[in-house]
Amino acid sequence: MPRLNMTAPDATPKPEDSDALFRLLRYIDGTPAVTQRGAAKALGMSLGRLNTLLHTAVEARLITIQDHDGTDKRRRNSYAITVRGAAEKNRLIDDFLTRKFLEYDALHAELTGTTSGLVPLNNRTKLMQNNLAPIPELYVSYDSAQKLKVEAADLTSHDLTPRQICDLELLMNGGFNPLKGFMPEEDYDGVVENMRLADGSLWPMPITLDVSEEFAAKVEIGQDIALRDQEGVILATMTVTDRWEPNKAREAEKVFGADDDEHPAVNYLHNTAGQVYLGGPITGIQQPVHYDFRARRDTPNELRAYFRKLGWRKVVAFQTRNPLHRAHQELTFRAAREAQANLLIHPVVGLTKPGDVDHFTRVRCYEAVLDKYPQSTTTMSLLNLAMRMAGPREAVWHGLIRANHGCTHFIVGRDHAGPGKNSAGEDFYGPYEAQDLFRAHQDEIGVEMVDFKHMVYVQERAQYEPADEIKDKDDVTILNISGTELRRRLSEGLEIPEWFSFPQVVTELRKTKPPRSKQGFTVFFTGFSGSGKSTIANALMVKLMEMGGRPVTLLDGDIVRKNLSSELGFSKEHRDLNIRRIGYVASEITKNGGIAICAPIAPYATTRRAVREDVEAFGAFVEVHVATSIEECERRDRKGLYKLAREGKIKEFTGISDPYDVPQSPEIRVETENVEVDNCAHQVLLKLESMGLIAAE
Ligand code: PPS
Repeated sequence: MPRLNMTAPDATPKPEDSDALFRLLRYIDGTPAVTQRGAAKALGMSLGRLNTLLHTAVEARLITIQDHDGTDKRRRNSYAITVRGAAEKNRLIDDFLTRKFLEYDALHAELTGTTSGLVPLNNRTKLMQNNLAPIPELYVSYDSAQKLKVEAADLTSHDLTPRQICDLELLMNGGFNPLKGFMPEEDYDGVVENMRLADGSLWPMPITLDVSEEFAAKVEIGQDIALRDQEGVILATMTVTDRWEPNKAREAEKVFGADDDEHPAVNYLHNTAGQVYLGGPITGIQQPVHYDFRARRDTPNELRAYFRKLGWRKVVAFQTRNPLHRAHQELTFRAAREAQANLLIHPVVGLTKPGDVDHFTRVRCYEAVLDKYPQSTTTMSLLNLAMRMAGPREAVWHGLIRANHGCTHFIVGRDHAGPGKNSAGEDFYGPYEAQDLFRAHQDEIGVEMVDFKHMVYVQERAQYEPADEIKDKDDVTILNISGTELRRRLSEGLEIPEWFSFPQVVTELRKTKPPRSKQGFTVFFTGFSGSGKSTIANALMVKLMEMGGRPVTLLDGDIVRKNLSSELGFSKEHRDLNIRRIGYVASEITKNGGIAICAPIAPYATTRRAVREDVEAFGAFVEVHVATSIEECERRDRKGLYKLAREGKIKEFTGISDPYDVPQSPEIRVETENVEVDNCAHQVLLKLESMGLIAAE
């Protein structure tokens, strides 16, 4: 007689046998005084097949034969389910649903390119390890998305900033699980105060939708808004449940450790982010479009599926925003060995620290060194995260994001996600503060930390070692090249030794970062009206043109106001717009290898800083403060404007009735009183030479 093996857990019965058994158990469970004939009829099977099934089930003690003293023949062979049988029935339900779920998920992936985002109940996922089971996404089905796109045409639209697009992508694809949208006020408060969402779960970073006051005023609570990318493509809708004006100084202090604009995220908070936050759940319509490195980008569920497919139970993630050099390779090898895990190189390609190597160059560098890793245990995937450079809190956040991406371990090195120095010239965070905070929350994060100390090169042994593990420090030669030193060598075209990096990486870096004397740059004059900016700028332009090599463009205050900004006046808002336009043009010129000379008054420090950041993404920014005093400018009064300003005929005149923030640390300050124009221009030229921006051919 064929047997169903229902007790040995390893021998899985065929699905059709399991299904027949399940139907039998369910029938017996729900029907009093079951008879063979009645069961065969109800279950649509022959008496022979039923007999076999009954026999097996009795033998496995899933059902019992009812005891009858019996004169009634029809009731003699009746059956009842046992406790064991009821448990087996539930197990069969679980198995059935898991099977169906996997089939559905695979079908979904085949049809849409992404997994379904549905999560089977916990007890139904025992087939999969926790970090490998699918996690929830916020996307609706393809059909619903098409409908929503049409309906959303009537909704108020918010055009997302580049940072919000990064945040939204990770919200929608589960990278920020358990968040279901941009944070409502209660979650925001908890996160700012003690790194906890309102329900108590750990989350260290505010993920908020900042908007302007004008936009916020147009939105009612309960209203749906459309979230669009910068080309107007709808990515999601959000039901606005919360609207509030955040206390940004508190956010800066609590989240970033100091209300200091030298911190990139604090600077962003005060000078870029809108004044009002909106919160509410997101309905995902489509992922942001990326035209670059598509094959290298994976959602959390795609990575989980990949690890599942390869049978990678342990995965250690390496977060980076820098090109990989030999020290990083050694560190990742050691981490994988220590954790006995596979390695995921997981570089951030969203937004990193201003001034970092652009991600196109970095990805080419990563690709160049991937073959130095064993292919069977290492993979690389790009993460579209907008970093905040928040050190310890950022490390915890990175850990949670990596847990969502199916990783079990995470490398935290020295000064993880450090923002550099504060306005007093000190580090914002201690070098191992990130490791300490991570360690304290490791269990909740759900990934184990692999911590690393600073790696240095030991020449005698020709290998990298953690600095604090070198016992014979005094007898060996320890070599190290800091990030700053590397940038200096690249910008001056100096040698980068093989022990430090891979030749392919250096070649890629040199392609993007030729020596400074071949790069574009911007000279930005600032000073009062009549201080001599334009005259010196003109002289400098002629001197640079005489030298040749790069095209020179002069963006003088008056010229710009005639051409680029003819509709603008002198309110703070208009002056900012004027300077941002100059900055935009200068950054484009710099990017394309030219020299931009700007000479506006540019009275506000924050705007000058914003322009500096725009330009420094592509080349050097040389701020020249033409430090002629207001008294001297008024005495000269070349255009007769000061007289008019004193008479009140020109309003908001810089230095008279409008402020001027004196630059605190310009690259050079020139005095013009009793100094020839030619000499002033020459001082600037010497500065450019000392910065390596001009050099002999
Ligand atoms: S700003 O503040 O940077 O946008 O100004 P800028 O574009 O450099 O324009 C300054 C020139 O405009 C003339 N002008 C004024 N300057 C300052 N304040 C007020 N209210 C004002 N009204 C007109 C003035 O000629 C400035 O030229 P320069 O070359 O600086 O003397």
